[in-house]
Amino acid sequence: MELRKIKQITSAFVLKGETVNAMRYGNGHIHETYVVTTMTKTTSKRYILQHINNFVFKDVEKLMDNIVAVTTYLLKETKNRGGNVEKECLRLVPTKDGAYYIKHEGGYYRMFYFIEGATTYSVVEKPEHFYESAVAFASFQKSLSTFDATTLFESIEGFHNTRKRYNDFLASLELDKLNRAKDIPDEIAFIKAREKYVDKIVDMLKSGEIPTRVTHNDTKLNNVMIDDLTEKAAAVIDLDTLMPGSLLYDFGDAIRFGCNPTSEDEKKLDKVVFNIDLFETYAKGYLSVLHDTITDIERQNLAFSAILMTLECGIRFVTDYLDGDVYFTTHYEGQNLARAHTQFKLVTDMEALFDRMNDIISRI
Ligand code: ADP
Ligand code: GN1
Ligand code: MG
Repeated sequence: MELRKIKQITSAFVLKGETVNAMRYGNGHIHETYVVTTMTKTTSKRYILQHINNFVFKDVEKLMDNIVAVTTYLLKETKNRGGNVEKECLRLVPTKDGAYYIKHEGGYYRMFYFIEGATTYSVVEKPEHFYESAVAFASFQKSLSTFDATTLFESIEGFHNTRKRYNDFLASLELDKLNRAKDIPDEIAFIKAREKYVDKIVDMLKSGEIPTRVTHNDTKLNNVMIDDLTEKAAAVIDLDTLMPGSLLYDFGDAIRFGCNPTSEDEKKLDKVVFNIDLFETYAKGYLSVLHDTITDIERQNLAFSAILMTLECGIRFVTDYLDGDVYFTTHYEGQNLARAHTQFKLVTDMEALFDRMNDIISRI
């Protein structure tokens, strides 16, 4: 987006100073994110501007109602315990009309105060960061245990319903819009051979065997900001998929991303080796917070959830490849397929390590 257009957009928000600069920012796969710098005579300040992806989030108004409700709730909670709201809270910038997003030339835009002095990592550089991210997501889950789930809109229907994801894959395969299915027989076979996994968590939620909780649902490491000084987690961000779900989704998705020592689209698959030590690190951090609230059945399924969430993500990448790369941001042809390959390699590794993963959980 041109700076001229960005200035038109940011002028609708209550900012300190004039917008002087804006650059694409971060590694998110969904929104178009910019860091915006403003200047007054004496200081400069940074903000996050997002062009909200309304192909992914079909009802932006209701999505933003969720974000307003949740960020307000978490702000109050942080204040009550004497926390630092500027560092620990994702906060929306109001518009001059008192709203929290604008519509401009058909697109939806929102702004956040920039959380300074903290970093998001796309790969685990230090195990301590991963441990701290586990503590942060688990504490986040705990904070939301008193949030009224019935007020939340389901921003993406069936987001972690792996049966639905599997069926969507079959539908895209059947349609085969771009005639790409012929090139990926191994990937198709890999998914089909694992249909047996896809109902497990959905069924346990349905039967009430495991509780429905308010969960983040997108717990990858780059959705938590790590304080540059203390190296503790500062804030949990990317709250768009906060919905009723299972804590197994949050645990499994974090493992999927963080226990891969390489990038999500690494081509040299021999480098993509599931890091079981980091699995243990994360589980320790997560259970240090939730040990008294997690149920036995949830605990017994932590290791399985990591396999399932990784498989699910791989299925989603293949589905998007078949659909013509319309959902996830891609930077080159075949990126979704490369991402799927890393996920499937991790699934294969975890299947081989499954007993050891379960032993680790039992020991903790
Ligand atoms: P996406 O849904 O596309 O992943 P995110 O909301 O996660 O979008 O934002 C993308 C990236 O922008 C994050 O990974 C993070 O690096 C950065 N970011 C988002 N919000 C903030 C914020 N308030 N302060 C600083 N950086 C942020
Ligand atoms: C997307 O938004 P981002 O980049 O944090 C996706 C997640 C996937 C992830 C894969 C709303 O996360 O579900 O697990 O990519 N978010 C949405 O990296 O679909
Ligand atoms: Mg993100």
